Amino acid sequence: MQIEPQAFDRVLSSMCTEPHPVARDAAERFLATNPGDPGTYPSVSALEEDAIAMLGTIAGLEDPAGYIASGGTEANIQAVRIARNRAETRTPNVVMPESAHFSFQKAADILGVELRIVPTDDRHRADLEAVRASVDGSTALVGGVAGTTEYGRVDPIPELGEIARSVDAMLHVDAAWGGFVLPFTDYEWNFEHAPVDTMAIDPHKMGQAAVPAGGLLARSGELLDELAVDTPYLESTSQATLTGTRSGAGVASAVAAMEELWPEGYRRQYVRSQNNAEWLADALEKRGYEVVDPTLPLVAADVPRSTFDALRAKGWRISRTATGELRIVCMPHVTREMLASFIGDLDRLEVRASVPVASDD
Ligand code: 0PR
Repeated sequence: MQIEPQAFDRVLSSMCTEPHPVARDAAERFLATNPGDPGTYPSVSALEEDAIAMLGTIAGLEDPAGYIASGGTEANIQAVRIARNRAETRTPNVVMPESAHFSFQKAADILGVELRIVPTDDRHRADLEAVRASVDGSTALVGGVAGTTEYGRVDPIPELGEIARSVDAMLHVDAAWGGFVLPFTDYEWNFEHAPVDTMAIDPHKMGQAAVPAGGLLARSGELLDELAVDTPYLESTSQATLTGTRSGAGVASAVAAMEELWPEGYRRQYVRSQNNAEWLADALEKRGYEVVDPTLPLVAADVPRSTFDALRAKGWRISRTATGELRIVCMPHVTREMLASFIGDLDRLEVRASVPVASDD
């Protein structure tokens, strides 16, 4: 095999990052273990309990239930599945803001629930009036995002909780990306702040674990039991996960990263990433672009398509929001030097673009 993995020095839009060295080491040591079979692989299974306990600490939940999933997609699907299984109606619906990750579309399709997408307000947060107008007696789940994929915004989680409770629905928070930075902010997003039932919170994003390591947390074991199926061939008696064989490397790396970094290492990382995002937002604004204020370490800016394409052609791994803005995620591997080099390329492009075209006469 000749191909090397992607270098990170031009990756500006991914929500994955270089794993912390201790996470990389732990992943390698646990490569051949399967937490899906705790009877055979008890040590990685014990590590998974540690991982869930630590995720609970990060998300303000003392006695959490949950497991290390393949990512935010699986955690979101499973949360919808819990809600659907608990619903008393045969035609349950799920209410989410339009900022919700596309994994909820997959969940709705697989699980046969109706997905009601409501608009966001001018700050890209769930519009509470629209949520109120969309819920009814058949609503099984109200969802909010704590750190949206496109703009890094945090929905008003306590208010969404009140709406969910008013119709006896569950409250799910998608903190897949935001969960490892929000503890260092003033946002109300976690199990202590609101009647959150389930949460997606991914060590393989801002948590600096190896891929795959997503997290599903549930307020009680009873909620997780909604997912349990009997496992007649295994020593354990039931399984709540969506996949069977799972990554022991992901589990071990998540524990190693969290033991190393919670809380001080993550706090320092948040401050560094947030400062970088603000520096970048400022640099783009000074150049006349319209920038969406980075309330978390994620910057979106109205950069023309041709400039975007030229930057991609220079090797920058950047992506666009649904409405076409340039989107840059200030992950741990994104340094100030990288951003300065990116802005340097942008300036060179703009200079060229503003050189008047020579006329014929
Ligand atoms: N919830 C939120 C808020 C997310 O941003 C994402 C991923 C998910 C759930 C799904 O998580 P998994 O991808 O772990 O299942 N959002 C990223 C995105 O769609 C995923 C991604 C990650 C894309 C790395 C590219 C990439 O290089 O932009």
